[in-house]
Amino acid sequence: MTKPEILQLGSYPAWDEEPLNDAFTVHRYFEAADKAAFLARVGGNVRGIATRGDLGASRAIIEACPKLEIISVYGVGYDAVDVEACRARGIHLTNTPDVLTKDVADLAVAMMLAQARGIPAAERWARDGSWTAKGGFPLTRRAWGRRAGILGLGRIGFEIARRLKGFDMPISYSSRAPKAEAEAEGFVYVADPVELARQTDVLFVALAATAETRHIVGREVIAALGPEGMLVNISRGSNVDEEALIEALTTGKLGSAALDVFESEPVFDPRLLTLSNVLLQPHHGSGTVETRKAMGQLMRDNLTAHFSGAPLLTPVL
Ligand code: 8YV
Repeated sequence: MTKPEILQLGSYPAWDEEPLNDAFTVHRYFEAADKAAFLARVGGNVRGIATRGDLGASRAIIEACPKLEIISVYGVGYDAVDVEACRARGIHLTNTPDVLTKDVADLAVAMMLAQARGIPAAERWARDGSWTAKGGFPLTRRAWGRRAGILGLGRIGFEIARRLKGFDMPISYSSRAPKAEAEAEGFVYVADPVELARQTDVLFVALAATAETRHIVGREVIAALGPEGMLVNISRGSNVDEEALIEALTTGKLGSAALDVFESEPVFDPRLLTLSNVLLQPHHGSGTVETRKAMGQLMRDNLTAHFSGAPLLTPVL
């Protein structure tokens, strides 16, 4: 039986490459020196695209594959995929929800703790001899008991909130509508993100990125969070107005931030490097061996299901 031909837009861990190549005829777009020429040569035969959340699939690539049937994203976020182009052609789209939820929530909470307790700076203090030379590390701020706000109570937001209960943090959230399962946990619904920020000390951004959520954390939300407030973003850089964020962090209008994602990645605004009240992470919320293996498996299983006529496991479209 001939294997379906797929276009691979980016690299995967070694453990994913072999099973992908076993099941499909894989065209490695990301390795082509002349990408346009490569697409012109193989695009006509491509029936599936294997991509990653950070790479998505542009309209140009989709259009270069007239027989395209499915795009399988390694990642829960599919904001980098041209969804309209898929919809117009009836192309299926799948992602990898659920398998990464708890790891992303873990990192969000770890970032809050690291930022509040100054863990990176304190580690340097212990290593570089400051402890001996200067004495104890400067006092930090408590994390437990502070008021948490979750902007976007989807799967990841919900897991963050569940974890924060263990830190005795009162939890409020904003989403399109109140959620019964949140009320059952005692989480308080606050419709307006600015009001949510006003009522909280630590604001977690856990929204899927869309045109509507772009810069939802703007000047007003940041000002409402205030000089003692902390912003934690593990969603997408586009949800936060980074210019407003940098200005507020520089002038002390916002206390601190912990960022796993940026408006431009991996080359982000260098001013962030000069700020001591920012904790920076290289977009690795889902970056554990266990979760990445599960993401790779689900990404392939969706392709396999499609080409064998079985229902998609985690369809978006
Ligand atoms: C990345 C993510 O996709 O799932 C998401 O939406 O942001 C991450 O898991 C991952 O880095 C693979 O590109």
